[in-house]
Amino acid sequence: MKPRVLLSSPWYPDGYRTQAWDNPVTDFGDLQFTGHQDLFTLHGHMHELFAHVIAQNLRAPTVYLEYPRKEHFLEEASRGYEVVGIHLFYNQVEAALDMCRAVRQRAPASKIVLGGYGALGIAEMMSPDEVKPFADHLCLGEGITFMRKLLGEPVSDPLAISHMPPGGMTLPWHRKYIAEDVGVVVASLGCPYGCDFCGTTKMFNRRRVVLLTPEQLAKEVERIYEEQPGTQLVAVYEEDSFIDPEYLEAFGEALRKTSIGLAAGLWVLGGVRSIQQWGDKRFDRIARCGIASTFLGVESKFAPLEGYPKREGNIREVFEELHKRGITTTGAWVCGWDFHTRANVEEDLAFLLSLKPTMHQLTTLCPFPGTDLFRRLRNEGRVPENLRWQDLSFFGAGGGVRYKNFESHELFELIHRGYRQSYELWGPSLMRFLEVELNGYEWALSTGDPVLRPRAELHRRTAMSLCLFLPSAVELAPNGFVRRSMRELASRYERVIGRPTSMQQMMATMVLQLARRERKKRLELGRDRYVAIPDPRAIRYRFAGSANVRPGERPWTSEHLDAAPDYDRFRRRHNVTRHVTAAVNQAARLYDHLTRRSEPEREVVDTAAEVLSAFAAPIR
Ligand code: B12
Ligand code: SF4
Repeated sequence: MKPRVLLSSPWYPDGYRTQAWDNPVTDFGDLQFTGHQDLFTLHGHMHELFAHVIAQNLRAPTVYLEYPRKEHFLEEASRGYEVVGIHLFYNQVEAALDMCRAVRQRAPASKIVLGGYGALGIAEMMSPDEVKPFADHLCLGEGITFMRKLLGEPVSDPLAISHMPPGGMTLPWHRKYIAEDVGVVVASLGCPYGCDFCGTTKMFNRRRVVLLTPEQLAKEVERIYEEQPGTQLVAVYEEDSFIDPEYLEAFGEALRKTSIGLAAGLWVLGGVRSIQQWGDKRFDRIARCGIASTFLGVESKFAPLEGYPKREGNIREVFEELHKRGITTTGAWVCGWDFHTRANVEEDLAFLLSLKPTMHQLTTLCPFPGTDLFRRLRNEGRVPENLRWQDLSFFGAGGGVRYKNFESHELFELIHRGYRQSYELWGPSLMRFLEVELNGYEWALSTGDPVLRPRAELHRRTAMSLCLFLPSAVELAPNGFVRRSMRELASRYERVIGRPTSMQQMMATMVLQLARRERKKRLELGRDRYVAIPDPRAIRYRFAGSANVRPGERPWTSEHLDAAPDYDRFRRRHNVTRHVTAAVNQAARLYDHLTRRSEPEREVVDTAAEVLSAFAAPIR
């Protein structure tokens, strides 16, 4: 059947590389979470999910272009779709409007829909008459229902949220391309807290729109681990996974009954106040739901006093107790609030760093059009006539909106300094992960609870693969203080997990050689960052339409639209290695079975095989 709908992200690279870091905005490792960690800065990639959520729930067959280059989009749009839907963030408004002009020219009969946070911005800044020449509709809210109504499909059809393409992170000098080892699922949208700076709460009218039942979510996590070899974590996207304890506990219970159980590790976003409602034993209960890592909005030390109830509660306790249970954290901090002065902003940053977040996101306050914050600033005359869309991002200059007590360049400098200080104080995030994994291993065993044994095992295995970077961290950490703490971490590893096996030692030595080579290269080139990050590739997905997909089947096929011989070579090599390691693993297990070896021997062979298979996520 001929596809009727074309969905697309903005054409690349317009609006994707405008930030202070000059990295793709899609690189959440360098840009957001582990910036300025020298050799240990991770680089990340996640796919755009809006179209996966929408298209698998439409009866109409759909084509989705992810990160198309201009020529890809023009060619596809010229085919004349009934509906063309474009997703955009604020920083991509200009690119998206250019795309609309091109569609109007080449396929005048197509109806154009704009959706995502950029559409919220457009609704705020342009009158309906100004929007009409570009788009027929703005989707401000949940997109499945919107598209079903637009296409005349029943809105009551069942929902499926499955088979999202995975993402991942990498150290590029260790593995140039990103393996797909982080599974992804979307459980809900929106948030009821109503913080004045937040687009999400505005977009979904202060509601949490639940897309999956706890049981469906557990099944999807199980499917990911079964079907996507090498999965290390599953990211569950929703604004605050702790907000409804009943939902998360029902999920935890369902997960524990699946074949993967608590050997699954989940990355979730969450809020401090929401954790408080979990009452006594709250941190234990959260760990028993399979949570392995969480993104927490710290916002500011002063946030609870400044009208942000989401931050009420003892935040230091939250970080400490989560870390104790093996749950790693990403602390998100914002500067440039009206209540920030040059004096207290330093105190605020020091507070954030003192929490020792495993990773962090340090950003400027960005008044996104459509939010209450933006409206207040506009009333105060602080929004310029010509809002600079491309600067509207966490790391942009706020579109030219004036900060009360700062110039925007001062805030940039503060953010850069904050990332550096964090590295100089605590060392690489990778090693902070290792420390928390060791905590988790000890904690899970110390409870004596058999349900937590698979979780202890998960911590052990993760610690074993992270341990390969320890010698590099010991040698190349930023200063003597951190190097000493890395040595202490190495001793602790031996105490808790045991001496690294010969296989681990060999691999760690290889990693160290690579790190030394990269360090030398950077010294010669006089740069302190890895700059040659490959751009995200252009992909065309085809969704057959919900009626043509059997339950459990992957609802899409995909193809890359650009040639990348270097990538293909790397992928082939990587995937061959992956199969070889899987075979070694199986052979080791068979050998183990046939020879009935003693415990310590078995441990050595299994350990080696597991360490190898940690590199086993496929690259498509
Ligand atoms: C995953 C994620 C990322 C990933 C992937 C981003 C991507 N391009 O998809 C990465 C890490 C790369 C990322 C980067 C950024 N992100 Co981000 N990200 C998220 C996160 C955690 C989940 C988003 C998600 O996929 N949700 C699930 C999907 C299905 O929801 P959705 O996109 O909203 O789509 C639904 C509707 O909005 C609607 N819809 C959306 N698009 C369209 C299009 C059409 C045609 C239709 C009909 C409907 C429709 O239908 C969908 C189903 O209902 C959210 C926070 C959160 N928990 O939601 C922040 C969030 C979306 N990110 C945010 C920001 C600011 C950014 C950056 C600009 C940060 C920066 N660098 O400055 C960049 C921009 C990246 C870019 N331009 O591509 C903000 C947006 C805030 C705002 N007010 O604008 C959020 C809300 C975080 C926050 N609370 O501040 N992000
Ligand atoms: S708690 Fe987070 S997601 Fe919810 S409104 Fe506040 S900032 Fe937005």
